Amino acid sequence: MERTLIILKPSTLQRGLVGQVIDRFQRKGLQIAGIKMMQLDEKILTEHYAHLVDRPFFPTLLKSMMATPVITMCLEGKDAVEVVRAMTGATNSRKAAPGTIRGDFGMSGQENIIHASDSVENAAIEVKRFFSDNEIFDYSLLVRDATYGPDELS
Ligand code: IDP
Ligand code: MG
Repeated sequence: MERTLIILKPSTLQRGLVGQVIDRFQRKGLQIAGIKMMQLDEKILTEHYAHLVDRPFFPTLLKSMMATPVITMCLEGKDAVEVVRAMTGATNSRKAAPGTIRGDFGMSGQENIIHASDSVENAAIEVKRFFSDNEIFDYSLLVRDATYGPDELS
């Protein structure tokens, strides 16, 4: 099954939305392969947001992502990267569709609740960036056969 990397951003902890966001992923049928709390620093964020280092908002983004610890998650499921990106919604929360996490919980472009990997290739890199091998768990939920049809379990 495919895996993807989620970060619950500092503003999500500040606003008390952690439980509601995680609840959405579980209700959807995504399996938690890894979850932990960590304090991000400039080094890991500069790597993670390398595509944004030259943007004028980068210093503000860094500060925002280091304001408190974050919660990182590795979620697993069929087409997990695409499914989670669809659940996340557009980058700017004000433009994100109602029903998406950003659309339902946010009003900001920067403080947009979660990070979610944007491709299968980046997901693999990002899971490795934030988790060591022994923090990712291989197990099978009992509801697996009720969550998927047999042809979707390969
Ligand atoms: P994504 O999180 O939807 O994949 P990216 O373009 O990868 O969007 O940007 C990473 C993060 O940088 C966003 O989630 C948001 O927090 C922040 N960001 C992106 N564009 C802006 C902007 O124009 N102003 C302020 N922050 C931004
Ligand atoms: Mg991105």
